[in-house]
Amino acid sequence: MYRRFYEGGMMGEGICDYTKSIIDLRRHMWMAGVEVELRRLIWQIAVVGKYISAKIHEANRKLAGFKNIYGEDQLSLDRSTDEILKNQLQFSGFVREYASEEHDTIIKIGTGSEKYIVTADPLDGSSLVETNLAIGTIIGIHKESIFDTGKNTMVAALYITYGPLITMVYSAGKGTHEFVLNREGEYVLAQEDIQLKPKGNIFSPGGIRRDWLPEHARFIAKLEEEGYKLRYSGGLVPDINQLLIKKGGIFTYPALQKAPRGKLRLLFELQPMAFIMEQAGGRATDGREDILSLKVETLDQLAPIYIGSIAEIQMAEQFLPKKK
Ligand code: FDP
Repeated sequence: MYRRFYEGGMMGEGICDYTKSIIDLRRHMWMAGVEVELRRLIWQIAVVGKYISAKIHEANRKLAGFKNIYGEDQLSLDRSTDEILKNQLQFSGFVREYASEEHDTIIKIGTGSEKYIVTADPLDGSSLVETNLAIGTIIGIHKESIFDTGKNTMVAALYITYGPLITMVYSAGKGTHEFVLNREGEYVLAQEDIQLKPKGNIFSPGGIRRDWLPEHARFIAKLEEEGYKLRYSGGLVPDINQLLIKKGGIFTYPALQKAPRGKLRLLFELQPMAFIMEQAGGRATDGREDILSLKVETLDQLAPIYIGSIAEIQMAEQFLPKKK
């Protein structure tokens, strides 16, 4: 939708290099009519992604035998990426509260009069770092108190994937869009207004089969019977990103025998992913209720999740017990 504006020659006239045809993140958000403070905040977080990526590289050098030259104790990668994010947001001028997976309480930053509250999983899938698989940062942006439903409080969400490429997917409630960090350090538009197909052909099932509840096991057996391909990396960000880029399928981390609320965190992981997925024409449910209709009561609240294209979510709902 926005690309046409540029291709029509209305912008970049007279510029004869390739920058004429690229749309960077800031331009895109401006063209999409994202409110000015929100788009500055999203852009600042995307920039933090570059620092986090640098930190990951530094940690990998350590794994490869490099030592901190001063012999200091190094913070864990989760902690140091959290510090980077918190410090940057502190001076953004747009954030009054910061809630991160790395802290037990909400941290007040700024003066208190700023518009937004940010939730963060600064480095999701950090246990995968040493394997060199993709990992990510997950962000939710809220206007009101986070202790409510996502539907009532969220205005935007984004995630950054640190893989062979660094990509960023955001939604500010006007579609879901993918950007790639180019060699010049700009996030350039890769896919605009991503829309899932009604039905996909991949499935990513979390948890161990012996811990699944019988109804969930029957649902997964049905997917296998129908020829769905197994695609599970163990990192939420690349696994969700895969559904979006392949335009369909399902990711699930279900209720388990000994963990009826599953493993994943509602505030830090599930709400942002649900926001992005719904904007891409998909759905996210805990099996009974939409993820964005669940009220957040505590920062560490967990919920089961079924997220992806419409047909697979409906199929899951047929197997799972209805809400009483
Ligand atoms: P991790 O434990 O590596 O941090 O949020 C936690 C998470 O990874 C998600 O990224 C991932 O989807 C899930 O846990 C994987 O859990 P399993 O190891 O149980 O498959």
